[in-house]
Amino acid sequence: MPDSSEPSPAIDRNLGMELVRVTEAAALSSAPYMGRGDGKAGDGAAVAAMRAVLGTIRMSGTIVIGEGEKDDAPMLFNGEQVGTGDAPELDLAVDPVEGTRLLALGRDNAIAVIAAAPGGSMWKPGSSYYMDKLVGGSELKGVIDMSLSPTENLERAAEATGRPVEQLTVFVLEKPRHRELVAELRTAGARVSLHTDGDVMGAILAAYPGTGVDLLMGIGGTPEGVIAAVAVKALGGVMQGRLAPQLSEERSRLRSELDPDELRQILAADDLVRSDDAFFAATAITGSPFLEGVRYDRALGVSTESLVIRAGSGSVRHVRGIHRLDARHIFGRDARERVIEVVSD
Ligand code: VTB
Repeated sequence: MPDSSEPSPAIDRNLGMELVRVTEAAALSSAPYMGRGDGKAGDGAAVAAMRAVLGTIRMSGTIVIGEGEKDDAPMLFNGEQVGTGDAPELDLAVDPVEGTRLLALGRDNAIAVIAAAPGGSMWKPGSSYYMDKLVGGSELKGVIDMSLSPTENLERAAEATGRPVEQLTVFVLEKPRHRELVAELRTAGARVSLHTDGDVMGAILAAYPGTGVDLLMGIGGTPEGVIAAVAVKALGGVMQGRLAPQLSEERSRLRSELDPDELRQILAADDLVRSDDAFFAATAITGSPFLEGVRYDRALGVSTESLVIRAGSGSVRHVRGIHRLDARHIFGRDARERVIEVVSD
């Protein structure tokens, strides 16, 4: 499935600084839906906001990962053209609400996220919904490997970081499919941090120094895997992925599209994004110890916290935004009215 076309030439500006407006808009538009039990409504508002702001950015963007298909959620469509139509040509991977359930239940770690890379450089998930992932920080480069067992990876990580396995924390999605993995990690002595959703944030936490998370292991969405690969790569961390179909229809479609070797192939971050000229922006919708979620203040307005990462330069920025409540250009009409309603409650 990797795309064989040549990526387009280098991008001369930090597009992340523009793309963060897209994720801010998605976060601002979906935040009023926090804890209201309706993740899809929040997702719909985020999709509309993303689409509107994407249209204002000087680029010829193609959505290669629109997300939503697996969960039957509102989405930006694969192949959809966005931007002003000027250079540069970009592949875009978006997840307007990564963690709709987290948003619906008001739990930590729901983010609006976008990744961009030169046209033709992003790996396309095709019929693959699920991917097994292994992520760690820069000190684990060349140390951890998916072909090894979780226990072996923990032992290697312990040696490389100079900390016993008991002091390593592994982010794992809390899913029945991870029963064995979690049991193995516990037997090995690692600290396991279980989260119902949101393994893009899990990958960032594992790759970013000092977050208290050392590794991400386990099966999550394939689109989320490609998005995470941009962030991990830009943060200098290590990421590997391998297709791990969970649905029978997914399994049979993949079997007809790929040969067994391709199905088993371990993909590195560089395979998932075949360019160093990549950009990543994420805005917290709900809070987390790492990024502050959207907050409303009568005097200040609405605040956001985002992460902007550029792979080419390795720059990482935490961007704090203060937005006026009446900023029509940011909110979809309904979402804007809901924001005002929420603030004046
Ligand atoms: C995965 C994960 C995402 O949903 O897609 C998961 O990558 C879905 O897993 O971060 P299930 O289908 O087993 O529920 C998220 O957690 C949130 O979209």
